[in-house]
Amino acid sequence: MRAWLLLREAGIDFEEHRILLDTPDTPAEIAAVSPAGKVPVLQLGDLTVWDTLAIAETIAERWPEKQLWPADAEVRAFARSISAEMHSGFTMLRECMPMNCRAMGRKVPLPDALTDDIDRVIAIWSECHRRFSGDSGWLFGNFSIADAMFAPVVLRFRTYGINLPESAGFYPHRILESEAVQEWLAAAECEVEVIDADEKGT
Ligand SMILES: N[C@@H](CCC(=O)N[C@@H](CS)C(=O)NCC(=O)O)C(=O)O
Repeated sequence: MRAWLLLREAGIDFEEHRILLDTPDTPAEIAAVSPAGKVPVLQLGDLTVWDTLAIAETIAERWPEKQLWPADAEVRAFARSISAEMHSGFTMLRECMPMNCRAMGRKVPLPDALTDDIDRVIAIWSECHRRFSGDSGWLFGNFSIADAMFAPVVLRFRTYGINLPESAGFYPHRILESEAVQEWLAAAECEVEVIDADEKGT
């Protein structure tokens, strides 16, 4: 979702090639386009870029006029830090609350390590709200790569009914109001495939 959302929200035209996950053909289909054997993959002419953050950096570099990172160097460093933190961490959140945006009202157990991840997300959104968001609702005043990184977390909190304090509650509204996110959710509603491992909660 992250690379897709970044391109769509930035208004950059692209052709989407959907690869179904968790099928017998998945590894070969991904291997045909990605040396890392994972999606997402961006193909820019002859150039192949893989891994979400590398794709995001490449898009930001190719389309500087889209201002996909904050202009101020210190704010940009903060935005990069929380984006990298999201990219490399939050293992409990990933494991216990899999991305399943068609599902709603799911309840999962909340062990301490998962609550720690949720609290850290809340702390990040609250700090952005206090320091950078202004009235925009985006983490840094305009849509940025950081928003693409955190949008799937909003969808996970929505699926598993995670309540947020007022300081962080602004953010799901902004993400869910995005036309691009609405398009993503509408497309998900049309899908029929189910990944058993991602069907968590009751
Ligand atoms: N760090 C990578 C993680 C990529 C990743 O885990 N992709 C999963 C889908 S979300 C994948 O390709 N799964 C297919 C497979 O492992 O067969 C990124 O964000 O680009």
